[in-house]
Amino acid sequence: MKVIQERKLVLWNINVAYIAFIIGTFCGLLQVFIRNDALELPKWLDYYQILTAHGVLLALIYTTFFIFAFLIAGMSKTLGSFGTKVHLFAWLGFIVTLIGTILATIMIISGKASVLYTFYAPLKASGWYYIGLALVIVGTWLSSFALIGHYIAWKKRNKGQFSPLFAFMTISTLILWIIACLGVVVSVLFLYIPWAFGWVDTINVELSRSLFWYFGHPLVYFWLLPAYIAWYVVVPKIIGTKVFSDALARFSFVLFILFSIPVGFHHQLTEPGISSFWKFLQVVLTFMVIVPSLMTAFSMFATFEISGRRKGGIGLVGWFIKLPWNDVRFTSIFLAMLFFIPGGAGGIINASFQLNELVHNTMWVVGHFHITVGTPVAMTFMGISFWLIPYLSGRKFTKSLQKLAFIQIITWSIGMLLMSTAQHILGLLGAPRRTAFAGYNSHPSALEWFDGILSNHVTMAVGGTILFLSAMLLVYIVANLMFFAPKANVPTEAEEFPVADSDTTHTPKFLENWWLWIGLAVALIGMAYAIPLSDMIQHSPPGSRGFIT
Ligand code: HAS
Ligand code: CU
Repeated sequence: MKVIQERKLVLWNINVAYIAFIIGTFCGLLQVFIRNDALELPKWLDYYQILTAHGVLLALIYTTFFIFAFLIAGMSKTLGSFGTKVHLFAWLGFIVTLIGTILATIMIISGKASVLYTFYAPLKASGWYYIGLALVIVGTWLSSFALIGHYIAWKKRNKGQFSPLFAFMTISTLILWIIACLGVVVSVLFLYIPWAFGWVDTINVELSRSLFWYFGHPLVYFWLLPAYIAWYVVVPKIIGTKVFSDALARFSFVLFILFSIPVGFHHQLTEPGISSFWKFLQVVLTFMVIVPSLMTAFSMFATFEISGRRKGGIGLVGWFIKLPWNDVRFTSIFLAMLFFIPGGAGGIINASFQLNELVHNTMWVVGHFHITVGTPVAMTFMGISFWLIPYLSGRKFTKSLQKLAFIQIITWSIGMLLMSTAQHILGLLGAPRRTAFAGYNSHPSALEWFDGILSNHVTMAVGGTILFLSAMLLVYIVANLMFFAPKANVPTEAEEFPVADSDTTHTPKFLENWWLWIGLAVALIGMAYAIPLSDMIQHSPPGSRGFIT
């Protein structure tokens, strides 16, 4: 095995990711029991504090560190080792992100930032919390610049050549991320920090929320795209075939750059202060951003069928049986994809203007994000961990660990199925999200609503408990792969970094014309946001003072 020079940096990223994962999943366990009225918290701890820790540590911190681990390892694998400057920048990025994370986590744990991961004004946290968040963003930018620098250097050495698919996708993801962060940077620097430190008395609530969602929606694709990289680039190799269509894969990522950002209003459809024309326009653009996911689904089915038929599968389903089901690196990601079918369908429901009235602010939305980021993304990251960590640590993914890995992904699936189904149904029946109070069982008129087998807070708690056990099993596997499993003298497939061949002979050159895509993205963003945001700045009602829970 070629030990990559960036090994230490990647392992550090993974370690931080899994520490966040441990604390975050524990907070999740507490939550389902509070919602179920089965648990009363000690005085110094409250529901919103735990909910904030759960959201921030899992959705923001686990994902971000894991994503950079994967991208750094993949860029080094496909473009070669980092130069000194790039390497230094990437370390700096990691350290700044880490400092921001620690600061924000301390503020949450000490009860000074119970504002949830969306930090909606007028809920107010300590100014240091916002500074922590700002540092996290700055850190990720430094890491992004490092990777972009590495890419530019490769391009200079390989004039006129297509970059490898992994690198192309990484750069798309980072462009999306950098443009998206502008919204949250502006709101944290110019709205939240002056307000939280008391330099100004009030905050423009609608503007702060809109800037958050300008960032918040593309944020979900910042989580999703690295998972898609694994689906497009890693999975075909594992199942013994090549990328189905290089041009399709690249084009789908380009579409994400264009349509991920000008759609944030689909989180604000019930809010006053934005006229329905702009909401409608952004809903239409939201339907555009569904297209690259449908292309991805198509591409995955094709990849599976080609591989299965090559292995001798015949007839309508014969190829399906031939897929390598006993390889947990594949099965984990397959299950992840399966969850994204209802996950994506739920997203389409959310985005459908009128239907949003029914589901907004209910447990339905909580169900939705647990079968998008909580499984398709998270389980893909688990599937990646199973080979990425051995690849870096030089340890064996032993047969017994592989068995445990199967138990882990299956329990995760069962737990998630129970919990998220309960959440979806409870939401349709009107159970609100973001609230500790869920004592509907005690209200006579609501009795039959929340007493179904699935439409029940108990089912949700059972699912949540299975998930927590599965999470601990994962931590056990990760710790073994990292520190304790026997060293692999001759690494097998299970310890390699799988990268599939991708044929670029039919890929049009303009796909790698980044300035074209950045220009179009900026134009679309201008169209969707310029007028409504300037309205919010000029005609907003008086700002709001802060509230602290
Ligand atoms: Fe969402 C709310 C709309 C995707 C995450 N979303 C959220 C929130 C989160 C989140 C965290 O329009 C809550 C935010 C908060 O705290 O308030 N979402 C969408 C739409 C999509 C979508 C249209 N969401 C995601 C992804 C997420 C994510 C991805 C995380 C990673 N979402 C919304 C809306 C809201 C929302 C509204 C606001 C709700 C409200 O009122 O508050 C689309 O991108 C979905 C497109 C996806 C598909 C699925 C394609 C399927 C694939 C799998 C193929 C399977 C295979 C397996 C190949 C069309 C690619 C083979 C299978 C065999 C059987 C052989
Ligand atoms: Cu969204």
